[in-house]
Amino acid sequence: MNRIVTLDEFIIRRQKDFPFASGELTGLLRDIGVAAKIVNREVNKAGLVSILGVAGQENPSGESVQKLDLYANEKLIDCLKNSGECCGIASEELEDFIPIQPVASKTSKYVVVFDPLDGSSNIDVNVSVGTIFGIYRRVSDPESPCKMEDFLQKGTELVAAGYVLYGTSTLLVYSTGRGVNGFTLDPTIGEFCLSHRDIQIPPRGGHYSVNQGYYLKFDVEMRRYIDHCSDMNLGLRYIGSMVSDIHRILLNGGIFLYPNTRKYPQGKLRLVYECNPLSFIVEQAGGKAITCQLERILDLSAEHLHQRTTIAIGSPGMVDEMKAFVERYSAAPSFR
Ligand code: AHM
Ligand code: MG
Repeated sequence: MNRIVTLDEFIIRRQKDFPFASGELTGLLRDIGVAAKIVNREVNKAGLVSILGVAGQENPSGESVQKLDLYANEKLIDCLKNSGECCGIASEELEDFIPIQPVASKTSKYVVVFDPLDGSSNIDVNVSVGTIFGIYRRVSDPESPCKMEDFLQKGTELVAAGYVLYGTSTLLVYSTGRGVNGFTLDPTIGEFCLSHRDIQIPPRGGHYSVNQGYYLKFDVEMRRYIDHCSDMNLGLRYIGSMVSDIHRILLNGGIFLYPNTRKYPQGKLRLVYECNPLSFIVEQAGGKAITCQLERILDLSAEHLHQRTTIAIGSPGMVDEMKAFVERYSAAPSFR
């Protein structure tokens, strides 16, 4: 039997790869691992609403029941705040970022961005959801509270990113810029155990993932590319929960698209909280991530925290092919 490597052990071992590491990043990743376990416990109880109470009301014990995305938000903030390993947090659930006071006068050089529970509309029907996170080294003066510029860095500046998938099993996948590793939660021992070492995305896959219900609202070049996927007999897989869709593509290959629509002219997904961290992971695994206007996601400048973007992400061969379609059809106005 292979020896079990826990997330904590793996993170500590990896810290030794960085000669000047102070342990802060290690501590942050561990905090996120702890928060993930707490959120996982609650997500697993989501089906018991008739027993435990409905969000927004009181449960039979007289406690108020929180919506799970707000619960996840609170737990992540608590875990990150208490250790003092980061100096600021920005969450998709909050309008603005929160500066964190130093704990025991330790000054921290990292800020964390996260989407606490992405795809939360799926919870009520027992479909997988996920937490997405990214970690940046602050660029503002370390002696003063963190500033907006610390959070609006390009994705190329991420020092670490990852996601937690609350699915048939719970998985934490992360990268510190040296490959991607995945850990499955063993509920019997309460530990994330290394289960997916050095994940490499296949160059192509047999599936494409897009909300095809919006087909008529996509630009012509995107419609032509989707037609091509169908002509090539690719299967369509769309969960509507980005972490789950991306996770499948990371392991099996494929492409995920969220183009601009009339309702979302800039795209729906958030650059800071969703697209940058997932693009960092996918690129680290050998994949690609670009906008439907063909800019690399990680090179985009963020103007504000909740900025949206279009995205095409996944196997490198498929993203290149999508790019070729956009170039061909946007250069030919007569096809419109
Ligand atoms: P959320 O942050 O409000 O949960 O929205 C993000 C989710 C993604 O997980 C998913 O890919 C997408 O929204 C689905 O959107 P749509 O229902 O428009 O296809
Ligand atoms: Mg989200």
